[in-house]
Amino acid sequence: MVTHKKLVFCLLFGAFLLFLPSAPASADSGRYLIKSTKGFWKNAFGVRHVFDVGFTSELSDFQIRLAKMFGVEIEPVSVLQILPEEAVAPPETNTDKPTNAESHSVQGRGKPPVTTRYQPSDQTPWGVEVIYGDSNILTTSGGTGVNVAILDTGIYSSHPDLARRVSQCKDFTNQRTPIINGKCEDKNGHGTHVAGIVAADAGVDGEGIFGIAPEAELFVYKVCGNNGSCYADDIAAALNTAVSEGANIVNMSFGSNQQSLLIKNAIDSAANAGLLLVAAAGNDGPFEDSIDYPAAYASVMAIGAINKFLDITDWSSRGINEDTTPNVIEDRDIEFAAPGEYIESTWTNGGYVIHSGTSMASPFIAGLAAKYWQTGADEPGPATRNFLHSLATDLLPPEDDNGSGLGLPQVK
Ligand SMILES: [Ca+2]
Ligand SMILES: [Ca+2]
Ligand SMILES: [Ca+2]
Ligand SMILES: [Ca+2]
Repeated sequence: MVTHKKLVFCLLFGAFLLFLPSAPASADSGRYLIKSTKGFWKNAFGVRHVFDVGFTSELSDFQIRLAKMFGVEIEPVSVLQILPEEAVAPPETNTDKPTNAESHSVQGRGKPPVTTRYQPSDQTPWGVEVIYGDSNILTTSGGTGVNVAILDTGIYSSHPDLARRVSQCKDFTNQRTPIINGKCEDKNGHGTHVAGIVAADAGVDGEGIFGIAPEAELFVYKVCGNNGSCYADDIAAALNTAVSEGANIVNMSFGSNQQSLLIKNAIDSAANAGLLLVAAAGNDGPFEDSIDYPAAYASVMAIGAINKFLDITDWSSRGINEDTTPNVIEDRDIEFAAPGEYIESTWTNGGYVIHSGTSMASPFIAGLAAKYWQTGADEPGPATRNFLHSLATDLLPPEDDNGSGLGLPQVK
């Protein structure tokens, strides 16, 4: 019987694969997309994430040769990078410690150590002032009931300005377990900084820093490792999870020059599901068409970085707006510019640091989208995007340009 023979072959072959000595890793071993939906290959290789086009797995050199021998199409999973351009030493006032907290930090028996309460140099830093169009602003507001997924390096969820904002926490970066619920610890700092720009709420004591939409709920999805590298399949899985969990907005402060089929498919389904996608344009300027993916997709809002003088920074990636239809967002266009140089925000020690990059510009727009989320509209995502367009003030050079697109959207 053919089926019986087939079964015996599969069992023997499966056992053969199981007992193979693990070969030393070479340049070729690593994470691959296996373009097959067959259970046999899933069992033989192990599954990290399943997608419509196939599944991903860590493959040894032997497994790669095996796939090729049997004509199974495989391709390496691409890796993206977080996009900070520059970090600056913490401001002087950042290290001011309340003396009473310090005096209690002696390790008394049975007493938990008292954590230092750091204070920002400005509770409403320059970027917040610019977005709110008010240099004297003392607090911010908005974002109630809006879910913002932050796909990044995780978060320091004990930060007093963020602790009440985290409503979901998932780790997609663990080598052995594809998704770990309730774990999203940030050992890099980038994700904590980005999250603070979106939704820092100054803490229960009101002494901390303010983000743009301090009432928004954060879905913290750790897709980038502590070294800042982010596998495309983990990003795609997080995007799919954002859709199924009911996220409204997704911030992606990472990028790559290369496209990824897995990310493209996940972006398309998230956009079709009505989510509003926001991404850092990249830090490869000032050259035309230096914009990164996924920001380069028309369905993703690409955000460039301006400095305090509202000039686009040299390093902010440029789009091709001046060669495409003005005021219509197409592939490889910049959509907006937002503050991205010397941005003070939350850090992994419970304090604050200053970072620069389009990584910092993107969350200003994600936060503004949360503040103005068009709950009542038939399609809130596209309606919010249109509303943000209506809030934009043109920046120089005049009209829709390669650096700042439609300009700077501000609270009105
Ligand atoms: Ca201020
Ligand atoms: Ca875009
Ligand atoms: Ca255009
Ligand atoms: Ca302009």
